Amino acid sequence: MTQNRNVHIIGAATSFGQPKLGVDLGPDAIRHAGIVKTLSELGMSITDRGNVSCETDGIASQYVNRKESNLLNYNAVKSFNTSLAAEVDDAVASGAFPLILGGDHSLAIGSLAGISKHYDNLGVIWYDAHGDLNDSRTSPTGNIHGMPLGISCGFGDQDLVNLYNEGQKIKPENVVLIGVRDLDEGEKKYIKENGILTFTMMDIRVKGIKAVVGEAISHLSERCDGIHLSLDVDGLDPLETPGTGTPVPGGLSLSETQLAMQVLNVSGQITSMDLVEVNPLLDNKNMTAEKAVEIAAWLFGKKQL
Ligand code: EXY
Ligand code: MN
Ligand code: MN
Ligand code: MN
Repeated sequence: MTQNRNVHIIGAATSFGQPKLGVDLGPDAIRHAGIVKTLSELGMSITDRGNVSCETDGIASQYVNRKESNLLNYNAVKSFNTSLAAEVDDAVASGAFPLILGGDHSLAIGSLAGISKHYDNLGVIWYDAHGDLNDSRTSPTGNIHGMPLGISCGFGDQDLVNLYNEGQKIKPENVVLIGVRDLDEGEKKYIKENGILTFTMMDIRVKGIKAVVGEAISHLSERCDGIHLSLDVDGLDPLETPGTGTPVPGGLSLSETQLAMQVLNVSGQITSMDLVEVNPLLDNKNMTAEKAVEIAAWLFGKKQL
C-alpha cells in the first residue's frame, strides 16, 4: 500500500471530553506550528478543511447524569462527534487521508465513526499513556476523553456507541495499545477479557519501540484493510510534551516516536490519523504543538539524511 499523499486536515476543536481549559485551541496551535507547510514540503497535497463546530446546549463543563454516573458535557460530546463523523466521512469518501487535529481524545468517537464505515476491518493503533477504555461505571472521573476506544469497540453508553451509524465501529482484536502506563482497574479487566494486544511502557523498554511497532503492524495487517493511528501526545514523556491535560511520567521520547513513525511510514499501512490532546495553555511556549508537527512529519516520510 502506498502512502496516500492527498491529506485532508480536519480541526476537531473540542475540549468537551475533559475539564481543563485550552485543549480546544490545539488544532490552531498545531497549524501555528506549521503542519501545512511541513507536510507540503514532504510532497503531500494538503487541503485544510478548517475546524468542525457544533451547536451545544451552552452548558460547558456540566456533568450530565447518565445512568450509573455523571458524564461531563455528554450532550456536547455527542453533538460535536456527530458533526466530526460527517466531516471525516466526507474526507474519506473523497479519497483523502484524514488527519484529525485535536482537541481532546473524545474526538476519536467521531473520527472512528466516520472512517470505519469505509472499511470492513479497520485496525487501530492507540499510542497513548492511557487505555481510554472506560465506561460510565468504570471511569474514575466521568470525563469522556477516557472512554473513546471502549465506545468505538461497542462498550459503554449505547447512544455514543451508536453515534452516526449503528453498532460497534472497531473490533477489540483489531486494536493495539502502545505506550500505556496509567490504566484503571476496569480498563485492565476489559483488556484481558477482550485480548487486546497491549505494549506497556515496560514492554517497550524490554523489546524496543522498533520491534513493538513491527509486531503491531504484523498483527493488524494480516486482518485489517486499513489502520487508523490515534496518537495522544501524552503517550510521550511530559518532558517532551508538557502541553497536555493528563501527563504521566515515564513516557516515550521524541526520538523513539520518530522511529515508531518511520516504521509506520515504511509499512505504508496507515490510512488515517488523530493527533490529539495538545493544550497550548498548559504548554511551554508552543513546544508540544511543534513536537506534534514533528511526529506527523515522520509518519509522512521525513528523514534525517
Ligand atoms: N483513565 C482516566 C479517566 O478515565 O479519567 C484518565 C484518562 C485520560 C484520557 C486521556 C486522553 O488520554
Ligand atoms: Mn487518549
Ligand atoms: Mn492519554
Ligand atoms: Mn490525555
